[in-house]
Amino acid sequence: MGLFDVFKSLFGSSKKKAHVLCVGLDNSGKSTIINQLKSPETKMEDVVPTVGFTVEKFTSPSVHFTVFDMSGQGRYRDLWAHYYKDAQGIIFVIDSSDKLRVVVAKSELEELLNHPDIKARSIPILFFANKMDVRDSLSSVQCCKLLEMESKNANCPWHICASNALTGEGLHEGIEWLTDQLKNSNR
Ligand code: G3D
Repeated sequence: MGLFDVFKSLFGSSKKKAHVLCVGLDNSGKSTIINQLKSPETKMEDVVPTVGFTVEKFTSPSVHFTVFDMSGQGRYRDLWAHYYKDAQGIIFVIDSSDKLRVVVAKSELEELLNHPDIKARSIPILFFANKMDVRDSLSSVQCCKLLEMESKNANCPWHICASNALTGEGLHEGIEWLTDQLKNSNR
């Protein structure tokens, strides 16, 4: 089953769609991952640039994706939070080859987990420790440690996969996990 078909199986033939946010720092590989999920039926709905902040939206038969950079600039935080309410799942992309910025990603993750619209709900979070092909990149276990997910007692189910968005390696496992979580929470 291809990546796209995994999501397609989500709600069968019903018109229901899941809302998934794909977030992470700029350059982590979000667009490349989303491109791997695209099918011929997937169309870009809109790109909404505001000053310094861009939101991309894609729709596939089963999933609405909203993608944006958590650039570490707090002034846009209220704008991101606007999308939290509708989210049923989150894909959090980490550039595992950029060790210094994993710390920035960690603080953005903390902001996200502490937001009332996330904290009060049990939304599944899928982490991609992306760019696993880059020499000396962090393993998913190392990323997990740096993010301190184990000690966060997050209210939400979460899972981390190492990925190479260029080849698609690792994406299937993650998307299968997320789809299972979304099925369980929506049916
Ligand atoms: P973003 O949407 O999070 O900002 P992009 O990130 O998807 O635009 O990716 C940023 C750069 O990283 C791109 O390179 C892209 O090809 C590269 N990239 C994405 N995923 C991987 C990966 O798994 N491995 C490697 N080696 N590179 C990856 P360019 O050169 O176009 O800026």
